[in-house]
Amino acid sequence: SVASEDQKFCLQEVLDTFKMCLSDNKEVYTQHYVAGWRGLVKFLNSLGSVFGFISKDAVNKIQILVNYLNGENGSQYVTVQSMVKYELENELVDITKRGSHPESGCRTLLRLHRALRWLELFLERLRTSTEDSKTSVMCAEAYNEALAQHHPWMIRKAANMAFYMLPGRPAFFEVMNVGPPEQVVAMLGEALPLISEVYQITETLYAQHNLLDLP
Ligand code: 1Q0
Repeated sequence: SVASEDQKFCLQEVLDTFKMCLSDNKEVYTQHYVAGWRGLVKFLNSLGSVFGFISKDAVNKIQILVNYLNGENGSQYVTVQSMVKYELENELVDITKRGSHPESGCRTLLRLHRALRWLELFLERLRTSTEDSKTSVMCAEAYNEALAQHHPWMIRKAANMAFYMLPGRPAFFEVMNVGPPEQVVAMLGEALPLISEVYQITETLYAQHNLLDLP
């Protein structure tokens, strides 16, 4: 299963999977998108069990998408573009309220997509931070900008409490397993445009099909 995989995190790996996400004609490969999240979950797990409720939800959503990929209609799920087309044409998406398709690929990926915006904002803050910057503050700011409006009060509360448990910037950079801080900053500079492009392409696709508010 997703959860039992090797727990060691390496930022380079995550960067590589996000690099592989885009096809030549700028479609997003579901498999690599999901693999990118898997890598991030590894990182989250290495930060401690207070983040368990977050990684559990992420793993759950990753697994839903992996099940579609490995299922009988797996070929329809190869890219996010083909998934959207397939699920919409076959009425496999609950559009306005939860109904018979509470775990559609479209709504599941939308949750990760929103979290990708959080990641982008957080990493950008990390990249431009100074030695005495607080990871908890950067994380909370990114969360409040990108995700909080999509979460009920209880989740917001729990998330903001968990952020206080984040290690400081030096320890945080260490867990990334990249090298000295300058190297981390350089790698973030390399990763961010890729993450941002994947985000923008997905955002445009979802906007075109009016899928940005799926229940
Ligand atoms: C480093 C600290 C990590 C903080 C993660 C920020 C996101 C907080 C999200 C809180 C989610 C709470 C659990 C449940 C939420 C669901 O209700 C919600 C909506 O789904 P649904 O089915 O109820 O409609 N789910 C989500 O919004 C999905 C959240 C996925 C979050 C995935 C986070 C994965 C881990 C990321 C660690 C990244 C570390 C960054 C540094 C690494 C350098 C590349």
